[in-house]
Formats: sequence, structure tokens, C-alpha cells
Amino acid sequence: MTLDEKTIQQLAAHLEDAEREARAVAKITDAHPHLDWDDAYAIQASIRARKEARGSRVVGLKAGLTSRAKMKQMGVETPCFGLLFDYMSAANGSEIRMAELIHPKVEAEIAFVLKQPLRGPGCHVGAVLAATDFVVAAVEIIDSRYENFRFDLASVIADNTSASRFVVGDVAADVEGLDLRTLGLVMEKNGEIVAMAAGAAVLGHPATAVAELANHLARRGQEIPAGTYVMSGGATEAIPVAAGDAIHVRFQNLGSTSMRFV
Ligand code: 0L1
Ligand code: MG
Repeated sequence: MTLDEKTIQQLAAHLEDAEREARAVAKITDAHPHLDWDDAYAIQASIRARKEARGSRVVGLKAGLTSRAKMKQMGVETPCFGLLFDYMSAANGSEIRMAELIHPKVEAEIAFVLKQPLRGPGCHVGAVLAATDFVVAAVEIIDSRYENFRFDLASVIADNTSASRFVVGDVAADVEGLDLRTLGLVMEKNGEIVAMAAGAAVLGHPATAVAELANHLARRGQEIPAGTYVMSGGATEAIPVAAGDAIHVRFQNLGSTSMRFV
């Protein structure tokens, strides 16, 4: 850690205000170049406390930057982890209001819902599959609070990994008999295919992202509780959207998710 508690709380307020006011700000490492990952997760935790004090609640967890496509797009090499709050959940087929966002992008993900808690260290794909109640299709709408989506890993962790909105599909599938590595998905924007991938794009197997989340939380004395909804990270690069755009993602075996930006 390099920052004191007062600075952590100031930076949390700065980033959360930017989110609530849909306003882009400079990446925080410009002013705090030595800010490390522990500082960044402490800022994220402080954002959580601010939202909970206002009545929001955490309804899921997310892994980000888990595919080569995303790492290459953002110029980073390490996954990151964030929090999904109740107000971020949008119904499948719903409208997403651009006025509440800065410069959203969409990414297609496979999400897990757990029936048992997962605790690291040493959590692995097998443990995740054994603890999974079902998997569902999901689309994450990310919206970095940083100008032009320009950031480094510490800045983006502090900004709750650009979490903004998410849409969950309607088909809950048992992992038994489903090979999540070869499960394909195709994303269309306004009827044109803009991205496609298979589950293996996410760290070789999307359950690996969930295992890495459990191992990350274990380093902080925490676990993933039973019942948690976990997004495993975009299998494709993130696609920018604007008002009027319609997104439709077809997932093999998991149905489809769609939304319209207004
Ligand atoms: O969910 C994600 O992969 C996003 C992580 C943060 C980086 C970004 O905003 O693209
Ligand atoms: Mg994501």
C-alpha cells in the first residue's frame, strides 16, 4: 500500500462521483503514479462502502481482462476483479439509457451461479465446476470512468473494473454435459456480426476466471459465497455502442441476450 486512508476515500469519492454524474476523468495514476494494486482494491472497497451506505447492494462479482482479445485491446496482461451492484442489472431485451453512461462498450461473457462457496488458495476448474449450480449467457456493458478508456491496471481496478450494467440470459444450463471451452458465441450489432468467440478464449476455460477470483479473494481472507453470480470476463474484445444501437448475442446451448441503447 502506498496511500493513506484519507486519500483512498477521496479517490473513491472522485471515481464514484464520476460514475454517478456520467463524467470522464483523468486516470488516477496521473496524480498518484505509485498507486499499487492493494491501494486500487482498497479504493474499490471504499466505493462499495459508499454505495452500500446509499442503499445499493452487491448482486454479483466479475472477472475482467480474462481473454487475450481483451488484454490485447487494453494493453494489460493480468485479470482484474470487480463488484456488480443491484442497479447495474438490466433485463434481457431491455433498453439501456445512454444519458446515464459515458462511453459504453459491450462484451459477451459466460456467467456462473454457485451452489456452494468457493475458497482459495488452490481453487481450480474442477472445484468451480463442482460448485456451479448453473451457467447463463451474459453481456457486460463496461463504461470506464477514464477519458478515452485510457488507463493502467491499478487505475481500472480502483474504478471497479469499469463495471456499469449487465444483462443476464434466460437459459440456465447445467455444466454437466456442456463443454464450456468449445461453447461458441456470436455478437451482432444492428444485425451485423461484430465479434465471435468460444469459451476457451477466457483463460483456456471460463471456470479458470472464477477459480482465479476465489484465489484472489483468499489473499484477502474472503471467499465467493454460495449463490453468487460471477461473470467470467469478455470472450471477445469490447465493442463500442451508441444511442440507437441494438446488440444481440447468440450463445450455443445458452440462448441469447439482447439490449438496445437509447
Ligand atoms: O470486464 C472487463 O473485462 C473490463 C475490465 C476493465 C477494462 C476495460 O474497461 O475494458
Ligand atoms: Mg467484462
